[in-house]
Amino acid sequence: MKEQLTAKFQELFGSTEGTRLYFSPGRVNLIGEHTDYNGGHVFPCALTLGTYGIARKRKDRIMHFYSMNLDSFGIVEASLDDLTNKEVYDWANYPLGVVWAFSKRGYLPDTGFDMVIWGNIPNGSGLSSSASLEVLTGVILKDLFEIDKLSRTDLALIGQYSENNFNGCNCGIMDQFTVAMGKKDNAIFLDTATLNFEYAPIELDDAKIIITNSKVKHNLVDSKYNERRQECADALAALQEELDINTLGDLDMDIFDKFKDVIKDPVKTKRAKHAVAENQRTIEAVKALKSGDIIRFGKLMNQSHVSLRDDYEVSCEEIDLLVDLAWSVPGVIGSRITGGGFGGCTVSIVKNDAIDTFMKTVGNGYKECFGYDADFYTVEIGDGARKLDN
Ligand code: GAF
Repeated sequence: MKEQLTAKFQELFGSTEGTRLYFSPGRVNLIGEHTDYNGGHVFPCALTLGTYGIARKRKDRIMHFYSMNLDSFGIVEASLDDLTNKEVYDWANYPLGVVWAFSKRGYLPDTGFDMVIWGNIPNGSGLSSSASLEVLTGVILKDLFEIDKLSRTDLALIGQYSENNFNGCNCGIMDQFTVAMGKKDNAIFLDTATLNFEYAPIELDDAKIIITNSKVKHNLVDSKYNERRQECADALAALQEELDINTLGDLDMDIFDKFKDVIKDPVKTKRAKHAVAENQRTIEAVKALKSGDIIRFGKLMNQSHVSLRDDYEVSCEEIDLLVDLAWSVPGVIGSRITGGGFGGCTVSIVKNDAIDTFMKTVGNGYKECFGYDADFYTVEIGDGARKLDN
């Protein structure tokens, strides 16, 4: 990809002298969904799919953004003197939002820059194409403008801040953190209340992790994502009348069951129940994995799906069918919706000798019902965002 990016940069900006290359992954979450803005645990990993970028500083205050995935937009031009979200910028509001977030931290770049990107994360699939682009931009700015003080965690927080405050999705920290901190062949067990984390090796000798893309595009800004977040905040506020807690992640199911009636609203009670139960499941799942009990891990993935479908209500009929079909295949250890929901992908752990049957059963059943193909990706867990050798 480096060659194509470099050739495009040359074509657009006349030379490639002084350019640098970068890569930032997407992510898949194995378990721990909608827990990250509830002070709970998550267990995602970075992918080898991601976003590539080539960039170079300019001498003036202009920024140029170009996406090789969206050639029809042409070059998007913005100025360091007007860091505002504009509809015409479209996708470029993501990198621009990161420049804005850098400026809020006191790191407004002293010159503009040219940046060309290309990515292979299917768009709107729940595999964090936006976090990938945000952290990519952060890595580029840190490197081009030699902002050594910013750590990888800072880049994740800056990405989240820009998404929350510049692009209107009130997301948690999971995606940007995973993209910034990913480690080859490891998932990240992250406590989102403290940002303490540990890497957990994913060593599945006789199984693979497979992502299935429903191709139902989700857009978290327009979806009910922010509404779910508010429902959890309301439930927490009600519980705080009785309990000395900071987040729903501070609760276990026994305490939740004892106090849940103070929430009053049955819908908000269901949302909070999911957040509490999912956090407990995630902790248990990582324990199971560490002790080599992948079967238990898979069962917890399945329970996670049921909870996201029935209590959190972020699934849809396409995703439910993918999961139901997966569950019907012997050799599927676990399968669930992954990411924000309202479309997107499922993640399944499938025994090697069942992969063919899995793809046929899920693929054919899905096409029969909805008239188009689902896509399958075998997960390779990769490293976090970084500069590449030119
Ligand atoms: C999206 C958000 F960006 C994450 O912060 C997280 O809440 C996830 O949905 C659900 O677990 O990817």
